[in-house]
Amino acid sequence: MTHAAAKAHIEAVAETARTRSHNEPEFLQAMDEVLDTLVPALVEHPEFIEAGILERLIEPERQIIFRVPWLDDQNRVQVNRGFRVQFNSALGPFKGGLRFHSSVNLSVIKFLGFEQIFKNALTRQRIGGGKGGSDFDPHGKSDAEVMRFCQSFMTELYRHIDDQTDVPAGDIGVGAREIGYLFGQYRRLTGRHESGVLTGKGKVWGGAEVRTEATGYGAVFFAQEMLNRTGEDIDGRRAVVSGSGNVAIYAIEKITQLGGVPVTASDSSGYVVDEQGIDIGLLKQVKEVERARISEYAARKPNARFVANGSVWDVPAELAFPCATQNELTVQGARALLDSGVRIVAEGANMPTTPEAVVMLQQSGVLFAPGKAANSGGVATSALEMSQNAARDRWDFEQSETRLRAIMRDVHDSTYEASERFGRPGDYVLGANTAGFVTVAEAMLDQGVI
Ligand code: NDP
Ligand code: 2IT
Repeated sequence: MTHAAAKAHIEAVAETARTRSHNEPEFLQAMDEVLDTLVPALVEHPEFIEAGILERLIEPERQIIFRVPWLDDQNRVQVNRGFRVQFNSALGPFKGGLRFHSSVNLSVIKFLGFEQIFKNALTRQRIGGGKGGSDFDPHGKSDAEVMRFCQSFMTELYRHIDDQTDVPAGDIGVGAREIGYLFGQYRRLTGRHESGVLTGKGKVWGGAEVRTEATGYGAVFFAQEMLNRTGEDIDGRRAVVSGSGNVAIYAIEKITQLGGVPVTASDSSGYVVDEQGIDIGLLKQVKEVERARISEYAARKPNARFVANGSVWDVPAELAFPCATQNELTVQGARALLDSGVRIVAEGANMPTTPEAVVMLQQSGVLFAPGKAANSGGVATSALEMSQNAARDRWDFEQSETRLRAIMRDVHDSTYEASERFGRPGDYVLGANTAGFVTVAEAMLDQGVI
């Protein structure tokens, strides 16, 4: 297999997808980001081409779209659209989160499901890739409305999932509260207390220690591994973090624990800067307990300031953790980060950096960690939750964090090794894509044309 033939094959596959999925820009972006890096892996494995691996990989095994009717607090009928894309189960049951956000559509869910295939493979936890969600917007909804929505959503979803088939979890807009309501309805509909059907559960009824912290902690552990490899450290360095949800909060907590100084947090209304380092207790109070806007942090912290709308990447720092949403770090943001001397960008969110910005950062010598690798600690810990549920076991916090730490080291090392093996040492994008791809492709090859 020559380089040119592999490239031509990839181009043909991509062209088919562009025609078939022309109205799915986020999915095509995620697909192109992976396909663009697979030439060396295909040169080494021509058997993947003969087996039609790429053609099958980019087509979900199953896509479910459903109506979600519910009554709001005024007793008015509301209707949202629900999704579950079961993308690839070669390595294990479909696994991936549910996103509730007004921007959710099939393209967004397919991009997330596609990324999840490779991410999950990197964790070596034997889980397939899937994603779901709804265009329901939880902002400003009462607890009762969120509960009724979740019950209606699960009334359709339950027939497509179980602990051996497809195991959803949280993502944007879906946290412990929503997982609780979803699980309650699943249990009522099936009559089974099947712990392993969802992850991110409350700790007294089957949730794993460290699952709440895992994605943010894991992204910081991954950054630490990258820095350690070049003899550097997080200690004493300033960090900018975007977002103020589950991933951002625990990234900020771990950066602080490791001696770094996280100076920002944001939400869709703007960002806060706290030169003393974000006060994690106050951040949790504002965002987790009160579900308030991030400006409330600055209102209560004397020296912090709130910047409405602006770009968090304008704040100078050596470490950057985009932890909010897709395409939030553009060329403009990357340029600002480079001007301030950024050393590392580690993606806590999924696909937060635009393709052009990724190239710019990499070409400038920044250590760049793609979400597939850097944020894989969340789903990896979900897999640990599934193991504990299956064994009716419960690990303590320390044991769970030690496992997470080891998994992130392993994801880092296998990603780095793949970047070396396929010719661009230190290109973690190439490394994560090829390492994940080869694992899934080998499983698909073994299992025949299905
Ligand atoms: P949360 O809902 O807890 O928090 C999301 C945060 O991002 C909020 O601060 C939110 O602000 C902000 N945000 C969301 N959408 C936008 C937008 N369009 N523009 C600006 N800000 C936005 O979600 P998570 O922290 O769980 O998820 C964050 C990212 O991490 C997502 O990309 C997710 O896919 C990814 N991820 C999550 C994992 C997990 O375990 N939870 C695992 C791996 C990846 P606002 O409230 O104003 O909307
Ligand atoms: O994007 C992700 O990896 C998640 N939202 C977590 C998925 C999971 O199943 O824990």
